[in-house]
Amino acid sequence: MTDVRVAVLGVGAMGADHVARLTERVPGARVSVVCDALDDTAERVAAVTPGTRVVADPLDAIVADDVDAVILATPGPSHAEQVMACLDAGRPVLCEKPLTTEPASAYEIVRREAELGKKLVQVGFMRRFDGEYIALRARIAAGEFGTPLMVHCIHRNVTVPSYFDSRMVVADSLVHEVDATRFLLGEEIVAVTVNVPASSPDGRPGLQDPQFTLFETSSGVLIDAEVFVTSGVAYEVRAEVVGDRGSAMIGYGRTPVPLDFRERFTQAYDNQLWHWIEAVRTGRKVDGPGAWDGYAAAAVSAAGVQSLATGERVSVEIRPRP
Ligand code: ISE
Repeated sequence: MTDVRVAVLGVGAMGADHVARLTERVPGARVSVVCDALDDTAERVAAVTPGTRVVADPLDAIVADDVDAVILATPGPSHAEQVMACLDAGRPVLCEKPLTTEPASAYEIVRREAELGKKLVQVGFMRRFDGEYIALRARIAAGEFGTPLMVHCIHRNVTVPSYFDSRMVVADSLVHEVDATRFLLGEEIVAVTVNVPASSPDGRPGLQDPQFTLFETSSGVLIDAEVFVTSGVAYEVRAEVVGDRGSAMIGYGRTPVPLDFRERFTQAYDNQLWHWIEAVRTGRKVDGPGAWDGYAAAAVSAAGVQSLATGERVSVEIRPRP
């Protein structure tokens, strides 16, 4: 079987990481095309990646003859068009979160993929490939804690780029807690209330941080999620599940203390890519988090953004699964 030729679109921080990982650590794949809104960035990455060429237009890259699969690490607002182009071209796509920035276009992707009858979309919810999350999910499913009643989530970053605003705390950071709890519990989130404590004294204008959110699931599990993206201390991602017969925590006591998500989730990112490339290479079903998970997360994020603006509890609108 030949190597999977991958186009990586958006090779700033996260995309460059995917290029390096594919080149150095993932067997059975190579980067054939890179693309970035900034020409210099694309040229710089191509210069250190053997066998790679630069294509200026992402839509040209998706349909190029030397591309079998696509990784999207472009800004969220361009995902809807680019994922659709991948579906139209029949290219498997690993799309960094968010799948799209609002639920309507995410649902269109779900619908189009269902129409094609083949799973082509995987969303970059890498925590599903992290050993601690996988083990906790298995323990919950085995009934070790009885019926799950509550989940406590913590998500702290040292800092975030200057363009990060209050909405992004929900759509880019909290969204991981949305997917992680859906993964752990296997049920949908039906309502969201975003509460805002006093802002940190060093707070930036336009960035309401921290945020403290309450999710309710379809069976009545309550989940609190603290997201504090400018904590200034460390990258701390933790969870505790509490059931009627026990509880368990993950993410504590990691040494060295990770300072950023690429450090904390290195193994998960590796596993995610190995697994995806293997599925594409062998023609096996792509079975990581898919378009439906991206849609459900977008629906919860939209409710969260609305709750952030109004302070009210907002019900999540989920359309029927095609
Ligand atoms: C970032 O975009 C990520 O995806 C990280 O995993 C997350 O921890 C961080 O808060 C986001 O800004």
